[in-house]
Amino acid sequence: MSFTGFALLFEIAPMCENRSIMYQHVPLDFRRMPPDEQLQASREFLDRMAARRSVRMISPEPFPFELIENAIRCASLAPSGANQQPWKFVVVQDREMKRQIRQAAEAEERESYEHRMPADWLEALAPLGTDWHKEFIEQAPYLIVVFRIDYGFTGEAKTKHYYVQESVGIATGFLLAALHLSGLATLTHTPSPMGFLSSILGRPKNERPFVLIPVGYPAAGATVPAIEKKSIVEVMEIK
Ligand code: IYR
Repeated sequence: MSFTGFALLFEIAPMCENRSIMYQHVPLDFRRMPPDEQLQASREFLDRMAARRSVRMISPEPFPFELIENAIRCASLAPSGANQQPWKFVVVQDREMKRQIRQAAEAEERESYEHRMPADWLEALAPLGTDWHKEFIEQAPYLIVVFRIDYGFTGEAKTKHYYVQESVGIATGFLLAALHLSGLATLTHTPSPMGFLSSILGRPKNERPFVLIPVGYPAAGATVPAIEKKSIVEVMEIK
C-alpha cells in the first residue's frame, strides 16, 4: 500500500459515529454503454430470465462444480445491510447427507400436508400439484442450502446484523439467476419447519436455514405447471 493509502486508512481517515474507521472512497468502476447496446443487453437478459422455471424433476447427471462455485461467488456479490454479507451457502454433494435431508424433509412435509397446513393454503397449492414427496432432494447432484446469519461476533460479543431477510433474499435471487444462465435448473424449496437442516449440516446457532435449492439438469421429459406470470401493467405503476 502506498504511504498515502496507509495514511488515509490509519491516520487521517474520518471516524464513523461508532469510532470505527471509514472506508477509503475510490472511483467507481463503471463503463457507460451506448444506448443501443444497453437496450440489447436488457432485452437479452429479459429473454433469458423469461425461460427460468422452478423444476421439480431433476436429473442425477453430473456437471462441473465450477458452475456451483461461480454462482455462489455471484450470489455473494449481492448488496447487503451495512455490507455485513449475512449469508452462508452450504453445498451438499454427499449421497448419505442428501438421503438424510430428504428423509427429514419428507417427514416434516408429510406432517404439514396431512395435518399442519390450513385448508386455504392447500387450496392455493392444489393447482401446482405438489405433495410431500421430495425425490428431487436425492436426485439432484448438488443441493445448495442458503443460511441467514442472524448475528455476528466481535470477539465474544454479539454484533447485530441489519436487513438480514432482505439481503439474503437478494443474494438468493442472484444465485438463481446465475445458475439459470449457466444452463442449470433449480427449485426454491422451503420444507417447513427447516430446523433439521441446521443439525444435519452442523451449522452454528447464529445461522438459520433460509431456502434449500436442488441444482441439476432437468430430468428427461421433465414437466412444469403451465403457470402464467402477471403482465407488466399488473406489476408496474408509473406516477
Ligand atoms: N413446502 C411445501 C409446500 C409449498 C408451499 C409453497 I408457498 C409453495 O409455493 C410450494 C410448496 C412443499 O415444498 O411442497
